[in-house]
Amino acid sequence: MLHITVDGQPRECEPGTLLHALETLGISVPALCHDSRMTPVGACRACIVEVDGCGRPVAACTQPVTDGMVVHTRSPMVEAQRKVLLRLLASEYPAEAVARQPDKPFHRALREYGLEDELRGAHPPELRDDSHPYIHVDMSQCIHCYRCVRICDEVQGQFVWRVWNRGADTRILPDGPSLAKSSCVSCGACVDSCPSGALEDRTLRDRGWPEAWTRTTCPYCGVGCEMDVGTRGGRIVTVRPSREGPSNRGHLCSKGRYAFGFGEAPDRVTVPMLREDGGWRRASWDEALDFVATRLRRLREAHGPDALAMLGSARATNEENYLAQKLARVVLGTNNVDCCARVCHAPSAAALKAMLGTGAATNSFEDVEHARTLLVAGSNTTECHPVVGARIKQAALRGAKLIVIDSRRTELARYADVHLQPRAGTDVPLLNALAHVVVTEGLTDEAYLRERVDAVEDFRAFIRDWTPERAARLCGVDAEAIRRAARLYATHGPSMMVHGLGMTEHVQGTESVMTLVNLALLTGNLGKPGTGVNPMRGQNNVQGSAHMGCEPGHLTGYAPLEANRARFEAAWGEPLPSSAGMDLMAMMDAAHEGRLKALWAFGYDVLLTNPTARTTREALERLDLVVVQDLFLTETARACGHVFLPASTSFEKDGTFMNGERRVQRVRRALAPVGESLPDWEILCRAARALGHPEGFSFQSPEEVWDEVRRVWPAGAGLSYARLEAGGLQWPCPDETHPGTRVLHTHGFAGGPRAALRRIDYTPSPEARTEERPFVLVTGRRLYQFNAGTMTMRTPHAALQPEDWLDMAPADAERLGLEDGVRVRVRSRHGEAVLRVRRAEGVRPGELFTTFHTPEVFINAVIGPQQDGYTRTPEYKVTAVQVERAESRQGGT
Ligand SMILES: Nc1nc2c(c(=O)[nH]1)N[C@H]1C(S)=C(S)[C@@H](COP(=O)(O)OP(=O)(O)OC[C@H]3O[C@@H](n4cnc5c(=O)[nH]c(N)nc54)[C@H](O)[C@@H]3O)O[C@H]1N2
Ligand SMILES: Nc1nc2c(c(=O)[nH]1)N[C@H]1C(S)=C(S)[C@@H](COP(=O)(O)OP(=O)(O)OC[C@H]3O[C@@H](n4cnc5c(=O)[nH]c(N)nc54)[C@H](O)[C@@H]3O)O[C@H]1N2
Ligand SMILES: [Mo]
Repeated sequence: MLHITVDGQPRECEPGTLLHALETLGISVPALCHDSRMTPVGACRACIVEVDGCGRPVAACTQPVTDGMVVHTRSPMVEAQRKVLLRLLASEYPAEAVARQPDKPFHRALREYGLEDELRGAHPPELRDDSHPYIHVDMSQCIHCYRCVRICDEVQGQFVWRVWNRGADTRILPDGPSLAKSSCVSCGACVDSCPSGALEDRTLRDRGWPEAWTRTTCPYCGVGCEMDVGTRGGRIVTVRPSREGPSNRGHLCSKGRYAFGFGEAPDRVTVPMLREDGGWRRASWDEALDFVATRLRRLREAHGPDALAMLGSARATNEENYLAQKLARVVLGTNNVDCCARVCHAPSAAALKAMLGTGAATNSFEDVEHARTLLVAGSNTTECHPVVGARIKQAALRGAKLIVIDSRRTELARYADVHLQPRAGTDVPLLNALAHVVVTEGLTDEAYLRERVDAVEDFRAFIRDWTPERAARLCGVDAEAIRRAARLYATHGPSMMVHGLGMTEHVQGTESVMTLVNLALLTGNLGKPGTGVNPMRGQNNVQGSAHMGCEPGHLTGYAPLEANRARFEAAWGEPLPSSAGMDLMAMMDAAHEGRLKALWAFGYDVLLTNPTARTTREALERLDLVVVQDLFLTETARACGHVFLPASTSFEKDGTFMNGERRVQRVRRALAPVGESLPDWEILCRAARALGHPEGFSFQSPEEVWDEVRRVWPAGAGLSYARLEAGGLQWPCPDETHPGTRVLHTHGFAGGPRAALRRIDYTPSPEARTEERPFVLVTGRRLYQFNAGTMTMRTPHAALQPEDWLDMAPADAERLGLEDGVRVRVRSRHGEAVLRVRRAEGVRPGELFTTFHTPEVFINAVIGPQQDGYTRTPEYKVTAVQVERAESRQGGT
């Protein structure tokens, strides 16, 4: 603690900048160019203060505070200088802006210094740019603080805003003819930082300033950004990043920041509905739930409990997923419960569990800043987890080494020291070759291997044959590049791995992740800050959905079913079903064969997102009962639903999500449920009652559900709502004094003191290219749309990315004579789809890339039935296809 005197008062503060000290003491001085998310520059001089002993006023934002400092924030001299400065800015500032947005920091300063009558600025329309769907630009209100320029550079790393000219002619413009046609990624950071009216959210201009703010967690991806939701008159008017959020630290991506309007979509379903005569008719809640209960009971009596199945929702809360699996197990009487971790990172969980004892990310996003080398494998982090992607980009810009293993040249690949671009589906040979280099060049961490790793000699013998040259032939990469990557990872530690679906959605998905774990073990890059193996989990709560027990073989806490049966039977006071239960893929097979009769799809558009769409559709059509519990009529509901139960969005309910770094964070209600929709936890409790089983489902609030979760999940027992109020916590957190766990496996592993290396041989995908099908189709996602597109497509994001298109290497497009924008038919052995083609430099010749965001294209019609050998995760990343023009050269089809 430092002792200082401020305006005659003795005060105590932490070391840091003087402005920060004043802010924490609650003493305000105007600051125009300052934002704590960026390096202080001391340029605007609005925050000048007098410090005894300094001959001249100093900028508080760059001045370090020292013990004994005597500071005057309001001396006549600084007040006069500030007023001169503000007056100069006021003389060129338009008056109406201030009236419209009184809360902007610059506008507040003008008011405070009584300068509102001196606003003389013109409002020339040529300084406006309304091209962007979310951001209103009016540079007549620019006060040249350069916060937009700096936050875009220093936080997002996008470098969109540029300074042109000098002095009075200075203009700040995007790097394109308009903001919409620039390289902007719509994260809104510039708007969030802008202290004047130059950059503003269009929603705020249209809907007015918020009347209330609610802190909650983003409903999109597994990064788990904390955000403040501004509401007015029952609508969201803006969303701002929370500076306290541990994974986002004052930043958001375009989806969290702007794609909040889906809840207001005109086609949101807000009343229960029943299918009748091929159409839908409105029903009351009692009628709909009664229908569900009667049908389920009848089907169970006729076919047994294992003819029923439940899919949990990676989009809903932990509490709701807990209830879903409990309902399946103790009310329906089946372990047929799964969630979309199955089609996503189940291989990561399985590999990590098998090798290290805990099936979750070993480290935290914070470790990105502690790593000296980052290895990003099969993760398009800047598009799919943009806030972490931006942190990785910033780390690389600051000098951290970056290795990217991706079959495409992603944005991060452009920042990489080494980019290995393997043929899709060849990561096992590639990672084996990296391990070979580490072993044969003596780059292993021998002390770590001695103390903590088994099967070392066996592995050394196995890996000898995996030379870089051998891998190079299989993967289509340069052997020398493999050596460089291995040396960098092994010698320039701490080294941290981040991986995505490029590793998991393959026939060798689990084994690909195991090869990552091998490499981390060999080099001792585990159990320390800045290291680890870290799956970038997909949806906001996919980690939580599986962890709460929405997996046939796991109970709450990822507890293996058989080993924990007795404990849960005691806790729930009910017997658990005796049969093993089916995963999603087995459910689809069983439905197809007529063994499964009913499916409850809770927050999951299984028809659009499962592979082999034709067989999925046939399977679903054969079911006697499909219950869809969602916000919208999904493809599943449209094609095969019998009952629709309208759920509330996560802006309309309380609960918790679990992010990809094991952090449990609060979700808080910012709006009332729309129409007759109900939060999922209420729907599930009511359904249990309708099924004649109220015992164990009489919860009055999500907190009561959570307290039950904490009782059955020892590693989560310390995560009370009271504690989460102050911010999220990472499990393991066994009691209420435990601070939570940032890094796993610091001493020993969850499974014991030692981990073992694994021999992993290469099994090529059966989906090999042939003469007839000369391309490999890789599917994934892009920045502006999210998965099934149900939410993002119902916001102005639809304009930012209206369709799924096919990326093709320019040489291939040239050879096939396909111009950009032409529609092509992509045909596999399993089905076909039609979409537009675009040349993309980042795609390997012979490979293609597209997304699964729209039912118009329905790319999953093309994807085949191959699966990962351990978890049955579909091989979405490799399909052999042919491509042909779908329309004549004259146009038309
Ligand atoms: N904008 C946006 N963000 C999202 C989502 C979204 O739909 N849109 N979805 C969320 C969900 S559910 C998930 S699971 C995550 C997924 O996040 P990611 O895993 O990052 O997403 P993908 O695009 O599926 O695939 C990642 C990368 O794998 C590469 N790849 C494909 N095949 C191979 C291969 O064989 N080897 C290697 N090394 N690389 C390969 C692809 O080129 C791609 O760049 O994103 C989440 N975030
Ligand atoms: N070709 C191809 N297909 C893929 C993939 C791929 O890479 N390629 N990736 C796969 C992956 S990783 C995933 S995770 C899946 C994703 O597949 P899904 O899980 O089906 O996709 P999502 O869009 O995340 O949304 C699920 C549903 O949840 C609803 N929802 C949102 N919030 C709530 C809520 O609070 N309550 C309720 N009840 N419903 C809510 C949404 O409206 C949406 O219909 O797709 C898979 N499919
Ligand atoms: Mo996912």
